[in-house]
Amino acid sequence: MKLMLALDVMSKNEALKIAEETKDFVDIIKIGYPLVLSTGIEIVKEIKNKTNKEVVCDFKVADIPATNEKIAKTTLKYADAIICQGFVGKDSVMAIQKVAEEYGNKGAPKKVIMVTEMSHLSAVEFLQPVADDLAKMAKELSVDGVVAPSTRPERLKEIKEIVGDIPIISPGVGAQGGDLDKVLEILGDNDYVIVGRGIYEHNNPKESAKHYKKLISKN
Ligand code: O7M
Repeated sequence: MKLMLALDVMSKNEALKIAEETKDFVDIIKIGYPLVLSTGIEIVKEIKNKTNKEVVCDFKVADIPATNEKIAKTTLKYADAIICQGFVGKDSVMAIQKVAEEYGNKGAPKKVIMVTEMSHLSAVEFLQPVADDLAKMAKELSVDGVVAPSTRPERLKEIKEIVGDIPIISPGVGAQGGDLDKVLEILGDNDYVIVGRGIYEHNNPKESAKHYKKLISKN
Protein backbone atom coordinates (compact mmCIF):
# COMPACT_ATOMS: atom_id res chain seq x y z
CA MET A 1 0.00 0.00 0.00
CA LYS A 2 1.21 3.48 -0.81
CA LEU A 3 1.24 6.82 0.98
CA MET A 4 -0.07 9.94 -0.76
CA LEU A 5 0.82 13.21 0.96
CA ALA A 6 -1.92 15.85 0.70
CA LEU A 7 0.20 18.98 0.73
CA ASP A 8 -2.55 21.51 1.48
CA VAL A 9 -0.33 24.25 2.89
CA MET A 10 -0.58 27.81 1.60
CA SER A 11 3.03 28.88 1.24
CA LYS A 12 5.62 27.89 -1.31
CA ASN A 13 8.47 27.70 1.18
CA GLU A 14 6.52 25.52 3.58
CA ALA A 15 5.34 23.26 0.76
CA LEU A 16 8.85 22.74 -0.60
CA LYS A 17 10.31 22.22 2.87
CA ILE A 18 7.75 19.58 3.85
CA ALA A 19 7.92 17.89 0.45
CA GLU A 20 11.68 17.55 0.75
CA GLU A 21 11.66 16.45 4.39
CA THR A 22 9.09 13.72 3.83
CA LYS A 23 10.05 12.51 0.37
CA ASP A 24 11.74 9.27 1.52
CA PHE A 25 8.49 8.05 3.07
CA VAL A 26 5.91 9.42 0.68
CA ASP A 27 5.09 7.67 -2.61
CA ILE A 28 3.26 10.47 -4.36
CA ILE A 29 2.25 14.08 -3.61
CA LYS A 30 -1.23 15.55 -4.02
CA ILE A 31 -1.72 19.31 -4.17
CA GLY A 32 -4.90 21.26 -4.72
CA TYR A 33 -6.51 24.67 -4.67
CA PRO A 34 -5.01 25.79 -1.32
CA LEU A 35 -1.44 25.57 -2.61
CA VAL A 36 -1.97 26.25 -6.33
CA LEU A 37 -4.17 29.30 -5.79
CA SER A 38 -1.67 30.63 -3.25
CA THR A 39 1.45 30.06 -5.31
CA GLY A 40 0.59 29.26 -8.95
CA ILE A 41 0.66 26.07 -11.02
CA GLU A 42 4.46 26.32 -11.45
CA ILE A 43 4.71 24.90 -7.93
CA VAL A 44 4.11 21.47 -9.50
CA LYS A 45 7.46 21.68 -11.31
CA GLU A 46 9.25 22.87 -8.20
CA ILE A 47 7.89 20.01 -6.08
CA LYS A 48 8.79 17.50 -8.77
CA ASN A 49 12.33 18.88 -9.04
CA LYS A 50 12.84 18.82 -5.27
CA THR A 51 11.39 15.35 -4.66
CA ASN A 52 11.44 13.40 -7.91
CA LYS A 53 7.91 12.28 -7.06
CA GLU A 54 4.78 12.26 -9.16
CA VAL A 55 2.45 15.16 -8.41
CA VAL A 56 -1.34 14.83 -8.57
CA CYS A 57 -3.45 17.95 -8.99
CA ASP A 58 -6.61 17.61 -6.95
CA PHE A 59 -8.89 20.12 -8.63
CA LYS A 60 -12.00 17.93 -8.36
CA VAL A 61 -12.86 19.15 -11.82
CA ALA A 62 -16.64 19.23 -12.32
CA ASP A 63 -17.66 21.16 -15.41
CA ILE A 64 -19.02 20.65 -18.90
CA PRO A 65 -16.74 18.65 -21.25
CA ALA A 66 -15.42 21.71 -23.13
CA THR A 67 -14.34 23.43 -19.91
CA ASN A 68 -13.01 20.23 -18.34
CA GLU A 69 -10.85 19.82 -21.43
CA LYS A 70 -9.30 23.26 -20.96
CA ILE A 71 -8.67 22.68 -17.25
CA ALA A 72 -7.10 19.29 -18.01
CA LYS A 73 -4.84 20.75 -20.70
CA THR A 74 -3.46 23.43 -18.40
CA THR A 75 -3.09 21.05 -15.47
CA LEU A 76 -1.54 18.08 -17.28
CA LYS A 77 1.08 20.30 -18.87
CA TYR A 78 2.58 20.21 -15.37
CA ALA A 79 1.05 17.41 -13.30
CA ASP A 80 1.21 13.63 -13.66
CA ALA A 81 -2.43 13.19 -12.71
CA ILE A 82 -5.63 15.14 -12.29
CA ILE A 83 -8.60 14.46 -10.02
CA CYS A 84 -12.14 15.02 -11.27
CA GLN A 85 -15.66 14.58 -9.96
CA GLY A 86 -17.75 11.82 -11.46
CA PHE A 87 -21.20 13.25 -10.68
CA VAL A 88 -21.06 15.55 -13.71
CA GLY A 89 -21.33 12.43 -15.87
CA LYS A 90 -19.48 10.34 -18.39
CA ASP A 91 -18.86 12.94 -21.12
CA SER A 92 -17.19 15.35 -18.69
CA VAL A 93 -14.84 12.65 -17.38
CA MET A 94 -14.12 11.36 -20.88
CA ALA A 95 -13.09 14.88 -22.00
CA ILE A 96 -10.35 14.78 -19.37
CA GLN A 97 -9.33 11.23 -20.28
CA LYS A 98 -8.94 12.33 -23.90
CA VAL A 99 -6.49 15.07 -22.90
CA ALA A 100 -4.60 12.65 -20.63
CA GLU A 101 -4.25 10.17 -23.46
CA GLU A 102 -3.11 12.82 -25.91
CA TYR A 103 -0.51 14.28 -23.52
CA GLY A 104 0.55 10.83 -22.35
CA ASN A 105 1.28 9.77 -25.91
CA LYS A 106 3.65 12.71 -26.27
CA GLY A 107 5.59 12.13 -23.04
CA ALA A 108 5.18 10.66 -19.55
CA PRO A 109 1.87 8.86 -18.87
CA LYS A 110 -0.90 11.01 -17.43
CA LYS A 111 -3.58 9.69 -15.09
CA VAL A 112 -7.20 10.58 -14.43
CA ILE A 113 -8.56 9.89 -10.95
CA MET A 114 -12.29 10.13 -10.24
CA VAL A 115 -14.11 10.86 -6.99
CA THR A 116 -16.98 8.56 -5.94
CA GLU A 117 -18.08 9.06 -2.33
CA MET A 118 -16.34 11.76 -0.29
CA SER A 119 -15.09 11.43 3.28
CA HIS A 120 -16.85 14.31 5.04
CA LEU A 121 -20.11 14.04 7.00
CA SER A 122 -22.40 15.61 4.43
CA ALA A 123 -21.24 13.27 1.69
CA VAL A 124 -24.09 11.03 2.84
CA GLU A 125 -26.66 13.67 1.77
CA PHE A 126 -26.20 13.74 -1.99
CA LEU A 127 -23.11 11.77 -2.99
CA GLN A 128 -23.55 8.52 -1.10
CA PRO A 129 -26.86 7.60 -2.74
CA VAL A 130 -25.22 7.71 -6.19
CA ALA A 131 -21.69 6.61 -5.24
CA ASP A 132 -22.11 2.97 -6.30
CA ASP A 133 -23.27 4.12 -9.72
CA LEU A 134 -20.32 6.49 -9.90
CA ALA A 135 -18.01 3.58 -9.05
CA LYS A 136 -19.62 1.52 -11.84
CA MET A 137 -19.07 4.40 -14.25
CA ALA A 138 -15.43 4.68 -13.14
CA LYS A 139 -14.99 0.98 -13.91
CA GLU A 140 -16.70 1.31 -17.28
CA LEU A 141 -14.47 4.26 -18.21
CA SER A 142 -11.33 2.50 -16.88
CA VAL A 143 -10.17 5.55 -14.99
CA ASP A 144 -6.72 5.28 -13.42
CA GLY A 145 -7.88 5.66 -9.83
CA VAL A 146 -10.97 6.16 -7.71
CA VAL A 147 -11.34 8.26 -4.55
CA ALA A 148 -13.31 6.59 -1.72
CA PRO A 149 -13.58 7.37 2.01
CA SER A 150 -11.46 6.02 4.86
CA THR A 151 -13.99 7.56 7.25
CA ARG A 152 -16.55 4.91 6.25
CA PRO A 153 -14.68 1.59 5.90
CA GLU A 154 -17.86 -0.31 5.01
CA ARG A 155 -18.40 2.03 2.04
CA LEU A 156 -14.73 1.85 1.11
CA LYS A 157 -15.10 -1.94 0.94
CA GLU A 158 -18.25 -1.77 -1.19
CA ILE A 159 -16.71 0.71 -3.62
CA LYS A 160 -13.54 -1.37 -3.87
CA GLU A 161 -15.64 -4.43 -4.70
CA ILE A 162 -17.27 -2.52 -7.55
CA VAL A 163 -14.12 -1.04 -9.08
CA GLY A 164 -12.06 -4.24 -8.78
CA ASP A 165 -8.46 -3.70 -9.78
CA ILE A 166 -8.67 0.10 -10.26
CA PRO A 167 -6.45 1.65 -7.54
CA ILE A 168 -8.30 3.30 -4.66
CA ILE A 169 -7.08 6.64 -3.31
CA SER A 170 -8.49 7.01 0.18
CA PRO A 171 -8.59 10.13 2.37
CA GLY A 172 -9.80 10.36 5.95
CA VAL A 173 -7.25 8.86 8.33
CA GLY A 174 -5.50 11.23 10.71
CA ALA A 175 -7.30 14.58 11.11
CA GLN A 176 -10.68 13.25 9.90
CA GLY A 177 -10.60 10.37 12.38
CA GLY A 178 -10.68 7.39 9.98
CA ASP A 179 -9.59 4.05 11.47
CA LEU A 180 -6.36 3.12 9.73
CA ASP A 181 -6.43 -0.50 10.96
CA LYS A 182 -9.81 -1.06 9.35
CA VAL A 183 -8.68 0.65 6.15
CA LEU A 184 -5.60 -1.54 5.98
CA GLU A 185 -7.81 -4.64 6.08
CA ILE A 186 -9.60 -3.44 2.95
CA LEU A 187 -6.99 -1.80 0.73
CA GLY A 188 -4.31 -3.64 -1.24
CA ASP A 189 -0.80 -3.11 -2.62
CA ASN A 190 -1.89 -0.82 -5.46
CA ASP A 191 -4.03 1.45 -3.31
CA TYR A 192 -3.15 4.74 -1.65
CA VAL A 193 -3.84 6.12 1.80
CA ILE A 194 -3.99 9.95 1.70
CA VAL A 195 -2.67 11.82 4.72
CA GLY A 196 -2.57 15.61 4.90
CA ARG A 197 -2.79 17.39 8.25
CA GLY A 198 -1.59 14.27 10.09
CA ILE A 199 1.75 14.93 8.39
CA TYR A 200 2.04 18.62 7.51
CA GLU A 201 0.56 19.91 10.78
CA HIS A 202 2.68 17.51 12.86
CA ASN A 203 5.54 19.15 14.76
CA ASN A 204 7.84 16.76 12.91
CA PRO A 205 6.39 16.04 9.44
CA LYS A 206 9.26 13.73 8.54
CA GLU A 207 8.70 11.52 11.60
CA SER A 208 4.97 11.48 10.98
CA ALA A 209 5.40 10.49 7.33
CA LYS A 210 7.83 7.76 8.43
CA HIS A 211 5.31 6.54 11.00
CA TYR A 212 2.45 6.35 8.46
CA LYS A 213 4.68 4.70 5.88
CA LYS A 214 5.70 2.05 8.42
CA LEU A 215 2.09 1.38 9.43
CA ILE A 216 0.84 0.97 5.88
CA SER A 217 3.85 -1.07 4.77
CA LYS A 218 3.20 -3.75 7.39
CA ASN A 219 0.18 -4.96 5.43
O1 O7M B 1 -5.62 14.28 5.96
P1 O7M B 1 -6.42 15.54 5.71
O2 O7M B 1 -7.82 15.42 6.20
O3 O7M B 1 -5.73 16.77 6.18
O4 O7M B 1 -6.47 15.73 4.13
C1 O7M B 1 -7.24 14.94 3.30
C2 O7M B 1 -7.04 15.35 1.87
O5 O7M B 1 -7.87 14.56 1.04
C3 O7M B 1 -7.40 16.80 1.57
O6 O7M B 1 -6.55 17.23 0.51
C4 O7M B 1 -8.83 16.72 1.08
O7 O7M B 1 -9.15 17.76 0.19
C5 O7M B 1 -8.80 15.38 0.34
N1 O7M B 1 -10.08 14.66 0.26
C6 O7M B 1 -10.83 14.43 1.38
O8 O7M B 1 -10.43 14.72 2.50
N2 O7M B 1 -12.04 13.81 1.25
C7 O7M B 1 -12.53 13.40 0.08
O9 O7M B 1 -13.60 12.83 0.04
C8 O7M B 1 -11.76 13.57 -1.07
C9 O7M B 1 -10.51 14.16 -0.95
C10 O7M B 1 -9.69 14.10 -2.10
O10 O7M B 1 -8.49 14.02 -2.11
O11 O7M B 1 -10.32 14.06 -3.24
C11 O7M B 1 -9.61 13.88 -4.39
